[in-house]
Amino acid sequence: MSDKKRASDFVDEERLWARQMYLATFGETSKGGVNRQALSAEEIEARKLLMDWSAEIGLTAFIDDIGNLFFRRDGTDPALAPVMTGSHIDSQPTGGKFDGSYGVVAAFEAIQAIIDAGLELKRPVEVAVWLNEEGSRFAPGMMGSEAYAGVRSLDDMLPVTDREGVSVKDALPAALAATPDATHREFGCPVFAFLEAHIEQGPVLEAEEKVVGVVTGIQGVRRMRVRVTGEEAHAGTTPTAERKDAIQAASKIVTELYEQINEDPQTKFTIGMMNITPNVPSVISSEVLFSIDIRHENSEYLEKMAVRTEAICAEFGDVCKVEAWRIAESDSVYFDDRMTAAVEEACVALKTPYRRMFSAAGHDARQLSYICPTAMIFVPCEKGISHNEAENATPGDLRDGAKVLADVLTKLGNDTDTNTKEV
Ligand code: HGY
Ligand code: MN
Ligand code: MN
Repeated sequence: MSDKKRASDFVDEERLWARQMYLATFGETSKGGVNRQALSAEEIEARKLLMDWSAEIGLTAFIDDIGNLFFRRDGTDPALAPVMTGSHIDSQPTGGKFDGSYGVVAAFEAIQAIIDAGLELKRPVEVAVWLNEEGSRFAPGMMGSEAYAGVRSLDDMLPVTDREGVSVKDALPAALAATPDATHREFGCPVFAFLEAHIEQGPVLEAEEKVVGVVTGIQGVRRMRVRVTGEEAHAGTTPTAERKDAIQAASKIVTELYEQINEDPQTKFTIGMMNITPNVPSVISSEVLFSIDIRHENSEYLEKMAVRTEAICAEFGDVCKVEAWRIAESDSVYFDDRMTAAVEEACVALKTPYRRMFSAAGHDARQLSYICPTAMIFVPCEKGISHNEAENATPGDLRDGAKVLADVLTKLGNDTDTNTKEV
């Protein structure tokens, strides 16, 4: 082995795991998960913790207008665009300790290992913490990375409200004010390449006893809302023939959707949210509002399923009015071959068992792939469980993912090839 120090040799499993477990206390739930939704008090406290970690390691903090945080270690050539790595710290309401947060903790660990190895890189390296990836409170998610990549405007995001009617515009100032030592910077600062470490959120790596997934892309998604409008009336007196029962109509639509849209087992069709009005036993429902989340790797087929969804909503409303609209749509993306090759090479050099794989879950890396060469590093999670408080991972797997990350960041940090897509 060359006597050249590798950053991966300085990745510290205990330090990484300790940070991971401490971050998990911010919004921790009684069932061992986290509820740390975007712009919540818990997330704002966690943002301050990241500022402490950044100061400990000697990084410089930046923040943009949507509240994305960036923690930078300068390179020897300030003219070069940074290599970025990171993920999100917001969670689902019944989320797990690792979804998103691992990518942020691994990013800090990888940069600290590069520093501990005494490696000076030509490029700056930055930890990126993207705001509101999950979209559980303010939908649709991916707000931070989409604002950064210019996919969606801040003006479109600010009016979005949560279930209590609080808007992003209302909630954002507290988050922006919580990290006064972070220097403001504009959206879309140049980035040379982006890497995101994340738990797989599926069962493949564990089943195949692989430690790292070299992620080659992310499947497409269509996110929709459907509103079924009926008429409130007395449950005991209203003649059946005169009823406009929103639950009855919505039930027909939902049954039809689950039958027709799931024709191809590769399709992932989910109705995760359903609000009923007035939602009381003795009143015929006047409104059912529900979410639709459809995913598939084949973008043409995915679009066909979205169109068919809209047709089913129009056809099965019966006497109720039905409106169906899209709130987010992305086709499948495929990561840059040079980036996936760099991840693969690092796995080989470290003798880390790996496999190439496609991501069924959405990630901020999708948006970054629109503006720079991008790849992801998956590590296993227990039984593939995620978006669930039982989500779990092992210190060793998190360490091995961070080792691969540290060595790929080192390689990219010294890559002065400037004819890649730079923002
Ligand atoms: O929905 C997703 O795939 C991501 O975990 N928010
Ligand atoms: Mn995630
Ligand atoms: Mn998630």
